[in-house]
Amino acid sequence: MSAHSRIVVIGLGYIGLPTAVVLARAGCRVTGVDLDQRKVEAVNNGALPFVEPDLDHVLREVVAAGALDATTETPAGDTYIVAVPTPFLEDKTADLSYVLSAARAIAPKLTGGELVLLESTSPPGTTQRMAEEILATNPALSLDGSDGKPVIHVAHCPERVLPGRIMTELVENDRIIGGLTEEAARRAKVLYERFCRGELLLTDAVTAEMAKLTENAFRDVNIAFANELSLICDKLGVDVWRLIELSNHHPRVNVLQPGPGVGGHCIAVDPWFIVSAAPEQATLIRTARQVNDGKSDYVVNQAIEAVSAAKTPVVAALGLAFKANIDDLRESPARQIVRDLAGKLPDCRVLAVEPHVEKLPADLAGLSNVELTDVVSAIAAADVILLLVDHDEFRGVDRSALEGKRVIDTKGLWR
Ligand code: SAJ
Repeated sequence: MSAHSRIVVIGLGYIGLPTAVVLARAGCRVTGVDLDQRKVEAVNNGALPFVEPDLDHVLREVVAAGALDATTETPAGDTYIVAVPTPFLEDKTADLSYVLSAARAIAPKLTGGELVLLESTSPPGTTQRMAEEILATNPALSLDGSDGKPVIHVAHCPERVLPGRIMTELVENDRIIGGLTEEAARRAKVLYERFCRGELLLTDAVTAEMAKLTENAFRDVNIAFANELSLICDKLGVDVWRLIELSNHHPRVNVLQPGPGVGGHCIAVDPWFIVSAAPEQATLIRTARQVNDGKSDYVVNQAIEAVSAAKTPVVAALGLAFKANIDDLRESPARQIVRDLAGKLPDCRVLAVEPHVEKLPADLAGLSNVELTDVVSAIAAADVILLLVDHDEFRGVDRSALEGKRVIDTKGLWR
């Protein structure tokens, strides 16, 4: 019997479920826990509750083999992996309520010797905070045994996989493991060695928390640079795409691509966790967030200005997803631009086109002047064409259909 024969994964989302599946495939006995009864039933039936390539057949296999099951109640185990959401609140600080409630659910099950891992992207200090919540709920335990109490081992191992490539990146990517103690990090490494072929890099918990946030903040700052250039170029009448193409011929320059803003539940969120941890120091990181969010407002104003001459304006908004060729509309700048535009111009019809969804999300469906349609009819009916996402479906649009219309191409797809 292996040292990690009973693993409990808390949170069966985009990270928890693939991790549970991969561990089960590696020979571990895994139980997944989620508050959502429908998700639990889906997993127990071997059915994938969301879209992710290559995950469905492995899930079916491990459930059929009895290696993975799911429940709504946290069971006893010798290893716990916490992979719950850490969204941000109105004031841009992290909502740790899911992490802390997982800690309170785990605590009564612990008797000493267990490993508790936090995988959720978290502000610095969260792993320590989670451990304190466990110890407050179950004071019989300790983190270092100095008081003679049984020891639990707590570490942070942030996920870094790209949605759409999770099954590959979960196995191939290098991973950072930050222990509250060296022993915790060492034990966590033994677990990840079960399925991870990438390098396993050990450090302390706060450095591991900051490493994950740094990766996404780095990307955000670099995209902000590109977005700021796009504003400068609009003012100067320069083609920003050509400018970037030319500059990137320099051997040490790699400017990223501008767009309608930055979306997704990671890059648009994580930098704020650094800002709230060190508000006075994180001036560049904060400004980058503001530049990227400001780019979406700029696009809304461009569209308002473009329709100002029309009596009964019609705008075709191409794309609602947060990036190309996916169906994920969370934290999407395109969706926000459509919502803001329709809200500010109640007399304007906004024809939204999103080939990856069958119906509008609730916030847009509630607006009487927004409808979901196909790309050809949207372009035919519109005065202004607002390209918001560089989906492959939009690449091949018949250019002659755009003639005589005002085109705002935020991704440089049709240049
Ligand atoms: N974007 C641009 N210009 C670019 C590149 C991206 O405007 O040149 C925009 C995209 O359109 C999108 C946003 O940025 O709106 C984010 O897209 P992305 O593909 O860069 O990243 P995500 O959010 O899908 O995944 C990121 C990844 N992090 C890094 O690349 C540093 C992934 O590895 C992380 O695991 C993931 O965040 C996460 O979960 O944190």
